[in-house]
Amino acid sequence: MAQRDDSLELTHDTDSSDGSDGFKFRVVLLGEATVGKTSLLRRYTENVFDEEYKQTLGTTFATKEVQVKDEEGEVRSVKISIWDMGGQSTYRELRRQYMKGSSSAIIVYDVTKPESFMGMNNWFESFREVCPEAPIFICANKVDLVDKRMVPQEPGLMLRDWFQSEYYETSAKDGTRVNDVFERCAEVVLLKAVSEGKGPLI
Ligand SMILES: Nc1nc2c(ncn2[C@@H]2O[C@H](COP(=O)(O)OP(=O)(O)O)[C@@H](O)[C@H]2O)c(=O)[nH]1
Ligand SMILES: [Mg+2]
Repeated sequence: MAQRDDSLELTHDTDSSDGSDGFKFRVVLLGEATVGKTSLLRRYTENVFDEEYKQTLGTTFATKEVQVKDEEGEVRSVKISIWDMGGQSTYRELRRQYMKGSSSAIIVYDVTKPESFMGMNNWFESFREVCPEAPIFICANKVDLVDKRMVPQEPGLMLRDWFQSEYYETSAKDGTRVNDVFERCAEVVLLKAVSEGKGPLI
C-alpha cells in the first residue's frame, strides 16, 4: 500500500505511471474509525486479513485493475484507486480535499457498533456536498460476527433508500461480498462515465 504525505494537495490522483489505456477512477472509503475500511481495502487488493487493529496513519491508497463489461458487452479495463483516509478525517478541510474529484464513495459501518451506523449520515452529507453526483455504496461490515450483531438488515436498507445507493453486507475477515462491492462500484462508475460520453480518463 502506498503512503502519501498529507501536506500534498489531494485534488488529483497522481498515480498515472502505468500506461494503461483503460478507465481510471478514484474511490474513497468513508466511515468511523475501526469499522473495517483498511481491512476491506486489504482484503480486496491483497486478499489478507489482520485481526490486530492498527490505526491508519496518513492517507493510504491501493490500486487495482478490474475488467468490467459495458452496455454493449465490451470488456473494458478499469483501474480503481481506492483511498483510505485514516485518522485525520476529523479535519473538515482535509476531508473535503480528500473527497474532491472522487468518482464514488464506499461508506462503511460496523454491524456490531450502532454508533458507527448513527455516524453514516454525516459521512453521506459531507461526501454529497463535495461530490453531488457520484454513486455511493454502503458496506454493513463485520457480518461474520453473527452473535455480536446489533444493527440488523432493515435499518441498513432504509439507509440505502435514503442515500439512493447500493447496500452490501460484507466481512473483511471471511471475504463475504468484498469483491462484489468493489467490482460493482467499478462497473457503475464506468457505465456512468460512458453514458456521460467520457472517454478513458487521462
Ligand atoms: N470480525 C471482523 N473483524 C473485522 C472486520 N473488518 C475489520 N475487522 C477488525 O476491526 C478492527 C478495525 O479494522 P480496520 O480495518 O483497521 O478499521 P478502520 O479504522 O475503519 O480502517 C481490526 O481489529 C480488524 O481486524 C470484519 O469484517 N470482521
Ligand atoms: Mg484504517
